[in-house]
Order: sequence, then structure tokens, then C-alpha cells
Amino acid sequence: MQSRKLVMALWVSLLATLPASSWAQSKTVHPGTPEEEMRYKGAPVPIKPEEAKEMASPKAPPVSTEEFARAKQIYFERCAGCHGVLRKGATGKPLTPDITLPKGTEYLKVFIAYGTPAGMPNWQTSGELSEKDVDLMARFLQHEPPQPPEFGLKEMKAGWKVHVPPERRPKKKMNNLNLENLFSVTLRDAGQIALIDGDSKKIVSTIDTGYAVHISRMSASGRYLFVIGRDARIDMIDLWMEKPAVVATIKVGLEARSVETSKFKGYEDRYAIAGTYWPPQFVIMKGDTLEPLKIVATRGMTVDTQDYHPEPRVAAIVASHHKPEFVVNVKETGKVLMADYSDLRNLKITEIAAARFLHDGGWESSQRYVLMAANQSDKIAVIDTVNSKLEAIVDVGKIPHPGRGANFRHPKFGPVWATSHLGDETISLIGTDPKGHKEYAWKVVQTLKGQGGGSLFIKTHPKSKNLWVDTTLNPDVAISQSIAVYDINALDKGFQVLPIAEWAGLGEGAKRVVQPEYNKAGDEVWFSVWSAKNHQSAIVVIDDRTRKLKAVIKDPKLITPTGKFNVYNTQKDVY
Ligand code: DHE
Repeated sequence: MQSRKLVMALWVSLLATLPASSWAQSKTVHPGTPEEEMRYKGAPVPIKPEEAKEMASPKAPPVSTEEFARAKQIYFERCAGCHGVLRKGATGKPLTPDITLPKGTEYLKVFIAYGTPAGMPNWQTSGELSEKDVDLMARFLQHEPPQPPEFGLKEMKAGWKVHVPPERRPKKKMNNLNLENLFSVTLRDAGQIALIDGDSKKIVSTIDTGYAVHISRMSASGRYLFVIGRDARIDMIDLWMEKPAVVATIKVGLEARSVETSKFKGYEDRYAIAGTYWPPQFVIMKGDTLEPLKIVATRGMTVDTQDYHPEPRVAAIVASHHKPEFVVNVKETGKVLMADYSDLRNLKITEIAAARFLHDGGWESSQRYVLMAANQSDKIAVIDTVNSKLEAIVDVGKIPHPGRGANFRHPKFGPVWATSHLGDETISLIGTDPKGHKEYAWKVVQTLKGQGGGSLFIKTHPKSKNLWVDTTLNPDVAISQSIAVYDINALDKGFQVLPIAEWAGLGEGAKRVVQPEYNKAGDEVWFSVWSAKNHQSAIVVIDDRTRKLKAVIKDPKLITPTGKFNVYNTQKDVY
């Protein structure tokens, strides 16, 4: 009951930071669990209704052409994030006609109107959808799911542009920026990134990118910055230019979250890879122009029940340091694909059965093993990138959400990797040294109690003694606006709470504190204080040694800052 209350409250509290398009949904109350996760995972899918072809089923109740258009829009904006674009089920239940037709319109209307204890929102009683819309959705769901278009080489090439070809780019760095300590900051609702100089804390420039831009990743050389939007647009920025600018752009699908570049010796900067939510696939591109070269579909069987899934979304991707391989998380099937990019024509993929709902993750400190969170399965899959094999599956707390996780040397258990959780207040520390500390390897060696649930990111740095844990989605404002920090050498002593949002000195707004990120030297840690678009946000910089406020970055241009990516740390996978 407690945890039900917690997740409910977590969900409600996230609303304040949602973009305008999500506000409509935000009034809906979920009568059951796990509400906040459903909301977090259920953001509107950026597929235009007209892009998805409807398929009227003769047995289903009639839906007019105008009604189809409206139903598709409602479905992509409000339902697809949880039930999947093709309604085959993701974090929400499957809604295919074999299931919906036998239930019939009246039965479905009740579900849509009142919700379910399993987490379906009460769309009608919350005032969110009218009775008419609920009736429409109940009929619409009995027809075959409208399928958004596929995205092959032709479509990718149509949305590919090299603004500055490699031969017209500088041969050396043309600016005075200290690139290694530059930060690429996601300005989520502005569809931009800000480049911020880590030394002066000044905004160097803001650059237009895709819709609700998600993450930034660095090329192996540290020259090219890749930014991906939820609309699957990638912008490649050349940091050597006098004024860093986009040199190539591509749209690789309709919805995406992940981008990475080849890092194995001899292949530095050679390839880029992006994974898409729709269509379910990944594409390997030329690292200097983004020319699409090889597209690989991820549709297939799930690892456990071995059922076909038509829409297994691609989540986190990392580049191996030991082989010319990309490590690709396929969410709904629970597979980790090790894609060998040394021969794209005779592409070899090692398919590792991990656990369903793979999401984010990162390296342990030796960079041999990568730990990936299967979030709805409450597990961490450990992949050995030397042998391209599953090393272990570790049970952790409820809905692990590590970002890339945090690595440090535990005084008793040796090297550990840590994750916090969305669904509970714990932090799981996993032993990561099978050679030196065999008895602790791939076991949860210690569980810390944090401020509360709703954590998204955890971070430390090889030079630091601090472990920082955010609680961005916690319903308690005092918790979501502050950060917990532990002394790595005295973890049993508990944590200190720093009121980061208060230190930002902002006015009204949700002021959620999100994603700790270190500077290159590892002596400063940066936090976003994230409010909605119409309120002021900020970045707060803390002195890592003293845990005292060092700087507040405020600027009208800093609209909804969320992720921050220090060039050096991202390039070298330092975390
Ligand atoms: Fe993220 C990483 C997907 C919502 C901020 N996010 C990731 C990754 C995936 C993902 C697959 C790993 C990429 C990789 O490493 O290659 N995120 C999703 C979603 O599907 C989800 C749940 C819902 C959605 O509709 O997008 C979602 N994410 C959010 C947010 O609401 C956050 C907090 C704010 C924002 O900017 O949108 C957010 N996600 C981030 C950040 C990272 C990230 C900052 C990178 C963390 C890092 O340190 O690497």
C-alpha cells in the first residue's frame, strides 16, 4: 500500500515538469500501480497521425474516416508510449483485435473511462477524454492497429544532409575553447543543446537540434558531438570549427533515444550508430557524414516466453573498447545485440538473452563488462564484452534506473557499480571485480537507503569520494528539489542532503534536480534544476570536495535543461 501511494504521488509530481503536449494527460489519475513509471514511459509518441495508415476490420464496429484521424492522434499522444505503437504491449497491456474484439465496445469503454488497478488511467472520469472520445477509442481499438511507415535507406537518405562536407572542415581546432571541459546540455523543450564552457561556466552557444532532444554522445577523438532528438533526428556538431556548428543531419526514423560512435582501436570516429523506437531497428552510419550504411531490424522473439514481438524498441547503445562491436539493448525482447561493425556486408551479430525491458546502463570501471538495467524486470544484466557473453543477471530493487551508473572502490567489497531506482528508495551496489574480489562479483554487496523513490541518475568520479543520487520524480518537493550525497568511505553513516534548487535562487516552478555530471577534473559536480518551459531553470555547480555551492548558471536561454554531457567524460566513458 505504501509503495502504491508512493508511485501515485511520484507520478502526480512529475506533471509539473512535463512539456505542454503532456499537460493534457497530466490530470489523469491512475487508480493503481505503477503510475509514475507509466507516465515517465508514456510520453507522447512523435508520430504524426496521418503517417499511420488505418486498416478497417470488417468485424469491428464502424469508425468513420474523420473518427480514425482523431483516434490515431489520441492513441499516439496518450496510449502508444505504454501500449506500443502497434498495440502489442510494452509497459501497458497488448490491445490487438484478437484481444479487444471479443471484449466488445461496452467492456472497453468501462476500462478506458474508469481505468484499472493495474495502472490504466481513468481517462473519462478524470475529465481528460469526453464520453464521445471514449466511445470512439473503444471502437477504434477493435480495428487492426494503424501502422506507421517503415523507414528504410531511401527514407533515411531523404532526410540526410551534409551541411559541411569533411573536406571543407578545419584540419585543426580553430577555436580557443577548452573542449575537454565543454558541456553539451540538453534544452529539452527548446529542441536545442547549449554548449557551456566548463571553466568560465558561460554559454558558448545554443544549437538547434531535434524535438525534445534526448542525449549527447562524443566521437572517440572528442571532435564530433552527436545529439539525438525523440523525433529520431541526429545532429552532428564539429567542435573544431571556429564556432562549433552542425555539419551533418539525418532523420533515422520516427522516434528514437540513442546514439553512439565506434570506439575500438583503429575504428575511432569511423562509424556512428542510432537506435530507434519506431521503426524497431538500428542503423550504422558513416562517422564523419552520417551517411546511412546498414539498417538492422530488431523485430523478433522475446527471450523468455519466445513470443514474436513486432515492436522491440532500441534503448541504450554503448561502443565496446575490446572489439569492433556496438552493444545494443533491445527493450521488449530483452536481448542485447553485439553488432560487429568490422564487416558491414557480412555483419555478425551475437544475440545475448538478457531480460525484458532493457533500458539504460553503462560500464564498470575496467570497461570490460557493461551493466544494463532491465527496468521493469528489476534486474541488471552484466555483459562481458571480451567474450561477447552474458556474465550474470543480478536482482536489484524496484525499477533500476542507473543512467550510466556510478563506479567506485568500496572499502570492503572492492570495485562496485551502483544503481538507484525509480520504484523504491534503495541504491544497489554490485561487485564488479571477478579477478580481485571473486566472492563479491555480480552480487548486490550492499543496499543503501536513499532519500526516497523516483531516482533517475547516480554519479561519482574516479577522483571523488562522493556518491550523488538524485530523486527527480519523488512526490515530496523537498526531496525532488534536493540531492543526497554519500561519503564512499563511510557509506554506513548515511547521506547528507543538499538543497540544490533552493541554492539556485529561482522563482516559481517545479525545480526538479536532475542528473549529476562531473567536470573533467572531477572536482565539480553539475546539476540541472529543471522547471517547465514557462519558468526559469538553472544549472547548479557544486564543489565536490567541500560540497559547497560554487556557481549558479542562469540564462534566459537555459530552457528546460536536463541531461549534461561533459565532453571528456562522455568521450572516455568516465563515470
Ligand atoms: Fe531518457 C538516457 C529513454 C524519459 C533524460 N533515456 C536514456 C536512454 C534511453 C532513454 C533509452 C539511454 C540512451 C543511451 O545511453 O544510449 N527516457 C527514455 C524514455 O523512453 C523515457 C522513459 C520516456 C520518453 O518519452 O522519452 C525517457 N529521459 C526521460 C526524461 O523525462 C528525462 C528525465 C528528461 C529529458 O531530457 O527528457 C530523460 N535520458 C535522460 C538523460 C539520459 C537519458 C539525461 C542520459 C543519461 C546519461 O548520463 O547518459
